[in-house]
Amino acid sequence: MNLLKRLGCRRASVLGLLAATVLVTPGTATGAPDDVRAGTLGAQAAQSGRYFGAAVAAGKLGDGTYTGILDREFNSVTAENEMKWDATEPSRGSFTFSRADQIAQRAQARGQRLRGHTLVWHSQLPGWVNSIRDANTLRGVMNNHITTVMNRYKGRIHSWDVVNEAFADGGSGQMRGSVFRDVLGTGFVEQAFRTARSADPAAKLCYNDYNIENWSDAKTQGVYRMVRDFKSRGVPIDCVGLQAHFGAGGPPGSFQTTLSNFAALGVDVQITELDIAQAPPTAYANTVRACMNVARCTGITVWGIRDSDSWRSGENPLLFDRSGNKKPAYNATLTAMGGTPTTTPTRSGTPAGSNGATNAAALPGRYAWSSSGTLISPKSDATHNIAGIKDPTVVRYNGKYHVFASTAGSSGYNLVYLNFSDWSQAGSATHHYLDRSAIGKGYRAAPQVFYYAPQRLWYLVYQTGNASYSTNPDISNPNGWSAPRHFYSSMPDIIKQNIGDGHWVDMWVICDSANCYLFSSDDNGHLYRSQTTVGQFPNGFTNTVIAARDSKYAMFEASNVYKVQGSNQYLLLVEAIGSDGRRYFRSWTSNSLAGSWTQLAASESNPFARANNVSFPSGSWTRDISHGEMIRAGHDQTLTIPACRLQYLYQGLNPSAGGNYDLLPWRLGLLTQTNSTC
Ligand code: 9MR
Repeated sequence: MNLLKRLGCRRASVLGLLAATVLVTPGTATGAPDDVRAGTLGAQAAQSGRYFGAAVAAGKLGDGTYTGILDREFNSVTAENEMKWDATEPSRGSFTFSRADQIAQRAQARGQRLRGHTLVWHSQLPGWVNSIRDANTLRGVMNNHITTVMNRYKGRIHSWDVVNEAFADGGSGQMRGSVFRDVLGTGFVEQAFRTARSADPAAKLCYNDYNIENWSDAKTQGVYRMVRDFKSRGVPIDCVGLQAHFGAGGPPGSFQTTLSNFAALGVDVQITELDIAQAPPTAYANTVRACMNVARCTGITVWGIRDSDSWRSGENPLLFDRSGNKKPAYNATLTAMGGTPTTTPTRSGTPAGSNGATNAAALPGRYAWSSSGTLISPKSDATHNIAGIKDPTVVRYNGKYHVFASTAGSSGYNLVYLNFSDWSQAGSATHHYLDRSAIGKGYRAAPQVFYYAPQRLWYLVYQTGNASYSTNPDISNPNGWSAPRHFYSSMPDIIKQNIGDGHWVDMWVICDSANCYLFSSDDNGHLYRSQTTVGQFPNGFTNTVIAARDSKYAMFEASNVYKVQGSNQYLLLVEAIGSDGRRYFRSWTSNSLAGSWTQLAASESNPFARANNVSFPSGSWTRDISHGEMIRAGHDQTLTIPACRLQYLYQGLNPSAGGNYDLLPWRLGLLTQTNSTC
């Protein structure tokens, strides 16, 4: 967004494009679409802020059918065996990570998240550990193993199974015998979690087990008591993994109760190793539905991809058959998450070439969209007289859309927050004015929100004249934002040298696994980029360069940069002003955030989004497709978007409105891609 009022100039007169002031009656919310219905497991799970993962074997990564399905369907990956103790520390102090790295690097390159499995387990444990009899030695060995493996993947694993299967089957409700329990006592679990927290404070620490799905089972109760005790004493634990290796009957009737009861202790729950004998569709649907019904059930992992990949392959327990075709359980699973199974051929996942999976997910070069009517309009109150709501940023998290936007009016710019569960409710959501939080009054505009997973903190990035941010542990608490801090001590020299009569606007942060980048625009044809490391963020932004340049109106402002899910592509959008004076978006791609950008759909006749490729079934309420944001596949700092059926929340305005730019009646609407081929 630009800020012309401060500078006393008027966009209308500068461009001679906007007519004299007209009183505008905003359109009402008509034709609001439903929530996105995705066609793949990962994309659909992401609609509710969850992940859908698979256990992956390094030895199968050369199989194109296997990786084709993996990259198309899953947005989280667990190494099936490669991160276990026998694989990572086969002899004392000698660590081997090559196969685990293979899985981790591949997943990261494709924007898939990683689950860590597992640090302390009595099985797949090398003989040298099993034969230790001295408690100090074993404690040292265990702590060193946890620390070394976690350090290797620090900041890259969303959840770690710190201790696996420590409880006994049967009616005792006690821990099973193992070298850890026998030599260290049952306190080894607590010790392991404390060590794990110090090693990687950003990872969720999970206790993982099987046969703890039925609430009344003694084993479930034993684990529940342990977690309750940990929470009451402040022992660090963040989640319980329920493996969910089910017989053909599927989950027990109490499964959802078990998930809720664990969650009520203040931990997340995850279904970590799902497979069901014979894969009855109803059994899968019941399992998935139980997770969807529990807010703190944050994700589901199936234990393998095709039946032939399963540890219990004789029982055909997975979602894809031996040839990689979707089984009925697949459709049941997708539907249970609210997705729509496609009717495309069931034979799936065979890539065209060695990089076929990447190409399959890559973005198309032409776009067509359908727009909603106006979904969100300003809501003035006694102390806020608001003319326009602008520059939206949005994440889907915990079953809700969370939208932050600029408010513009005669008293200047500030920020507003609202949330709602689906677009049909956007218009009736309460507007929370963030000038009442520590963000404070004064010029704050063009927000961008994301969850910075390494710090477990939400960030709101915005412009104040500098590039600024606030943080909040809880996105849904409008009063939880911290006071503004600046990313830079002052405007970087390269911007001073190139900004001309433009304005420094629209700061945007995106991170890959190593670095975070801060992009900004200057209303003068330049896109700037600074960088820092993931570890240093939000400090240390330096090396500011011109990442892209064009003429002033061809590369104006409101740039967005995203990671495309399931590919190694990044997408850059920049708002331009067309020959008709109307706002529209051009697009570029790159395979690196610090790389150069190649045009994708970047002209007026083939735009990313412009009035000429948008249909308005509920009325053409705007000719401008201006500053906004894509609906993401997740909510973290990687800003990952789906490759299919894109949606873009944008600002538009009544075409006959004009006058002072800062008082224009901007409203928010949603574009949905109509020419997606996947
Ligand atoms: O799927 C894994 C299989 O390839 C291994 O041979 C087996 C060895 O114990 O472990 C399997 O995975 C197990 C997981 O790590 C923990 N929960 C039970 C899983 C199935 O046995």
